[in-house]
Amino acid sequence: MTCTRFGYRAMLAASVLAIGTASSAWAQSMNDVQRVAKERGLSTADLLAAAKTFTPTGKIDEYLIFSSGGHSGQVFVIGVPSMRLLRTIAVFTPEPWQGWGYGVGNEILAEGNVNGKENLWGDTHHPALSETNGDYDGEWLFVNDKANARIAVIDLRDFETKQIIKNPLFINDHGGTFVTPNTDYVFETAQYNVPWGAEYAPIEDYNDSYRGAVTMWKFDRKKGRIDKSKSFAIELPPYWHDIADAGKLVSDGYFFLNSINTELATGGIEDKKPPFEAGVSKNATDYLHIINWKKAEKIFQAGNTTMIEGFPVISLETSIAEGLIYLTPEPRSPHGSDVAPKGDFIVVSGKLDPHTTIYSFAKIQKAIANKDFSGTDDYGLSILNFDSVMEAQVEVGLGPLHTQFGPDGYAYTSLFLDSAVARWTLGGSYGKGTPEPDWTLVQKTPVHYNIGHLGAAEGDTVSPDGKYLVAFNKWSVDRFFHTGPLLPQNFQLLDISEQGTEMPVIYDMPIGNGEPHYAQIVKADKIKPWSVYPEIGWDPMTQAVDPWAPRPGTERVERKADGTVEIYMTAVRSHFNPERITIKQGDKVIWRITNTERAVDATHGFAVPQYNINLSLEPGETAKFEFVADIAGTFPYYCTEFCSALHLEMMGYFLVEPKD
Ligand code: CUK
Ligand code: CUA
Repeated sequence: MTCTRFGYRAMLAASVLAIGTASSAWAQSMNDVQRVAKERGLSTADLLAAAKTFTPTGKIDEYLIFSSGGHSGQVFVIGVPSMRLLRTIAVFTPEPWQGWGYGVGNEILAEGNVNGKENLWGDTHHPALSETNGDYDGEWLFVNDKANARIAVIDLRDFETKQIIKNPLFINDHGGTFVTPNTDYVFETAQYNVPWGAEYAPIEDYNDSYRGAVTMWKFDRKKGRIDKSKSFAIELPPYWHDIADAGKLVSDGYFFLNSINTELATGGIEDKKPPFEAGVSKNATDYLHIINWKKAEKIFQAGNTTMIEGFPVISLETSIAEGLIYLTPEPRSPHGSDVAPKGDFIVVSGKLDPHTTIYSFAKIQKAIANKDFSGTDDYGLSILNFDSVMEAQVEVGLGPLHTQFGPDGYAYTSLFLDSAVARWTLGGSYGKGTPEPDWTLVQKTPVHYNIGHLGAAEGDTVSPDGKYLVAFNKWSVDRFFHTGPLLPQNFQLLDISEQGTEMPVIYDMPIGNGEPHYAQIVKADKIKPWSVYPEIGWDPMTQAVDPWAPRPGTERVERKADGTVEIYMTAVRSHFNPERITIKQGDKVIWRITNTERAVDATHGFAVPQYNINLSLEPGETAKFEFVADIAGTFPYYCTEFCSALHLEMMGYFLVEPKD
């Protein structure tokens, strides 16, 4: 990179020398660059940032960000380094462009009903790409809904949500989704605890009735679904459980979950009690939970569980007896628990402590073996002696949150209060990768503003790529045009390709449709999506050909003896077939449409007014939707995609004759 920069400066110098001579086309073009830069007030650093990020038409980005969408309930897919939004994946919230929840996807959204009640939004926080041997394999994506304790499964062959599963035990989650190194399990922990099943119990009964838990959702990769029948939960004390990470390589089989509110604060500002923000932050330390999930799996398989809300739970007593869970103190309002690439260290940051604290997995194992405890908590869990398991502490700055890793022994921590990204060096076996000494803060780059998570390219896997880091900033303040009082968030791209002291910000990307939290950055060539569905008549819900799919020559309207009307329709540029459908008010309609196109991007939409129907039919896709034609009238249906020159003509009439 250094060479590139000198090369660029040399180019600029050459162009300066060339002014007035116009001796070559190259010199002329560099003059143009200088003229435009001057007109637009761009510095050399700006030009360099532009050169690093500008992605000419037709060129594909090297990396993809899979970002949570916060309370938009969606997932965003963004290219790096161009920082172009490529796609929103509709998850918990209906989205008409993808036809999600307007005739198609409704059954999956309904799987996410909360105690029988429709909940058509979500608060996505932590997406997790599926992994093989601790590395992203590009096949599946999981994401949690913090608001209602739900998990979604997205198939990366078509970037569509295939499953939403509601946690039966709790109604709020935060520590999720995280996957084990081979995606055997996706885990999810409750944050704001409730009595089992979110049943009623007065807040005064918090200690006795409110429960914490982590759910280990078994993922069936072949079926592409979470298998509830092979999933289980582990009861935890009713602390507020926060972020977690799965162990890998040497620590495979464990996960590391931090917590806040070991004070068991229950708020009550209205009664002059300490508000949550004070009550939850009173203790100098909370607890890192060290959980042996492979052992838990054996206990579950042996049937040593209690059924709660119809779901198997390993009780706290069993966990204590079996040595499943150990605690160790973690300093001041911990947030972020990140396992280093070799699985040997766990990095935790306390929001109110300027240090990151690094725990050694080897020391943790030794302390467990030696019963090196400093006591037990009120629930009987053993607390490993902090000094025995702590490897190092690095003073990084104010408000440290989350940590990611580079390939060379650097770690990167987001600093919420400082609004900065800190680069620091790992020690131990990483020690020779960087020019700086072990466990040292190297540099801080200011970001704008209030960074939450950060993501480095493959920075939470066993083989981080370095190169790019994105600061997922919560505020944008003065970075963009003010779109009224509600401003976008700001993703800032940092170039981390050079060792040492420089990590320049090279791009700002406004996020104007949600407030992302975590995101993962994956090498784009690991994702192998279909460009069109494999065959005509493909049902994306089963990822197989639907034998009922309408095909060219089979289009028809069938009236069944029970009064049901079945419509078999095809869509191809630029017509639907049939184009006129007349039925009777009150008829039950089962409507199937196949897009018979094989050309890339030849998507057809299908909208019916009044009936709240809008589909997106991608090439080869077949869809089925049902409704009762309870409103008489004349309804022109049409294709919502501008699919051809005669796209306005791609329509038909749906006529519902009044009953009498
Ligand atoms: S949390 Cu939002 S910045 Cu939900 Cu992962 Cu830390
Ligand atoms: Cu098909 Cu417009």
